Amino acid sequence: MMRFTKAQLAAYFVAGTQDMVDHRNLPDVLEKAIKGGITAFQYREKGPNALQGDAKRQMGEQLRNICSQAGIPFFVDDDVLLAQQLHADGVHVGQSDEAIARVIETVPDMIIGYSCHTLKQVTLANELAAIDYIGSGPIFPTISKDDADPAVGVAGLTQLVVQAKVPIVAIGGITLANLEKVKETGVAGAAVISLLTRASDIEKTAQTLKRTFSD
Ligand code: TZP
Ligand code: MG
Repeated sequence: MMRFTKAQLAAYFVAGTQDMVDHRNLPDVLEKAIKGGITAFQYREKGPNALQGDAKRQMGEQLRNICSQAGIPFFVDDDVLLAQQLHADGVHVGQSDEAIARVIETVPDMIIGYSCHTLKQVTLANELAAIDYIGSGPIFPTISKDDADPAVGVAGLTQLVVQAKVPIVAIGGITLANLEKVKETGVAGAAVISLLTRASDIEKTAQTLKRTFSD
């Protein structure tokens, strides 16, 4: 297991097999993103086309091993049991996922990320000492989450960053065109799905992402 550092949030790649386009495969996309310098990976298998059961676990194992070899933290979204089975470095939990207090109790040694998109949610999260980072979004409209909340925008994100005790990673609709604006809010990094899964040059795009948040 790995210790949490804020630098791990700089270029945070989130994906599941449902995000693959053009016959790409997730292990290969992850390898390319790692070559470009991503600082964390979250396995987020979600939605109608998501893998289930053994297939999900086997895919998770492969991705977990790739992250171990690369020395970057491997997170599982939402599925604490899978995170335990895969010896993940961390879990990411949403407001409507398994109650955060229960997750903290179940995996006290893991890095814990928590989604908060309102000031009230951040204020409540500030009371939970076990939370390592907050994921906030969507910052902009996104094509990658069907049940996404309304976009919080850069002004909204800046307020959340000021309020939060822990580092925030921004998510949702982040592109090369708005990356600088996201950085100006004071977040520790950007979490992206389609920016990398749909990039024509995954490695180069990951490099840009990393460079933006590494100084
Ligand atoms: N949570 C809020 S927005 C989002 C998630 C998982 C999807 C982000 O995907 P993209 O393609 O980077 O907008
Ligand atoms: Mg979730």
